[in-house]
Amino acid sequence: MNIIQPLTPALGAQINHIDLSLPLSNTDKDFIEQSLLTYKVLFFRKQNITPQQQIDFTVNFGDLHIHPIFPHVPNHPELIVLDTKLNDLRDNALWHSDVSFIKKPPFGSVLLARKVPEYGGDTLWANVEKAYEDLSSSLKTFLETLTATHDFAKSFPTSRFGITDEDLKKLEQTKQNNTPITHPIIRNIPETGKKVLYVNEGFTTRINELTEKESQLLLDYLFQHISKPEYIIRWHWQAGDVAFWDNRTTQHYAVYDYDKTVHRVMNRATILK
Ligand SMILES: O=C(O)CCC(=O)C(=O)O
Ligand SMILES: [Fe+2]
Repeated sequence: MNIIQPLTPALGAQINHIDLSLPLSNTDKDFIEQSLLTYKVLFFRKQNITPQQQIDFTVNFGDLHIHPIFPHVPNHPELIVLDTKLNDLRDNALWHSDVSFIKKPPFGSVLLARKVPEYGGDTLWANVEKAYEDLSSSLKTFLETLTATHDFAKSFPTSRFGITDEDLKKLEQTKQNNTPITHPIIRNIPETGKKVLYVNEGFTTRINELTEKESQLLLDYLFQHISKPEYIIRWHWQAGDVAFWDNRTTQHYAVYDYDKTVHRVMNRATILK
């Protein structure tokens, strides 16, 4: 078996020779970093790792983010739990880049599937470097002049996340700590010298330099463009699969096509770098 298998022409590769439960050698760390720049999302199968092992693997790549809203694994605040019995996972069924509402958005995320449906509940990733490259040079030049607002509240509405008094208090506090923020629409990736389209349906509310209507139309076009099948990989999960994605050069979408009674559990560690 090859140590790395590319999965689509657009992005994604499966890594076969690394056991994430063991300390990572410098060679394997470099290999993962280089592969992530090339393939943007990496998959590792049959990784029956503990929460501590997931954290130990992920900190090799940077400090971990503590999510202000999502529940976490007991005693491990760095590990978000996405559990159909605890969260409304409809909220992840839209294209987004994790936590783009902070000043320096996360570099990447490491997601472990603990419990998955027999079918359904796939996750999609899109290559936003390729999406950028395919735009006309005139539109690229125009987009370079624009910035966009990213707002935490867009994906965490009070109607879903502020139902109990306790949740509402936490949500209001988080909103105060995370007021809307501006990022350039075209983002540079220093390690590769490449550019990416950096607006996402999950958090981007507005193109600042345009009228409301112009902003809405252009954002709609860009959101639609990013989601072209040619830019996408779709992963069907098995329990023990790990996906490690570059959160700058990809966006993802968790397909919500399963019954409400299905139990699906994922744990995510998010890297600030
Ligand atoms: O549940 C999934 O497949 C992905 C959810 C998600 O958006 C994330 O972990 O960042
Ligand atoms: Fe996400």
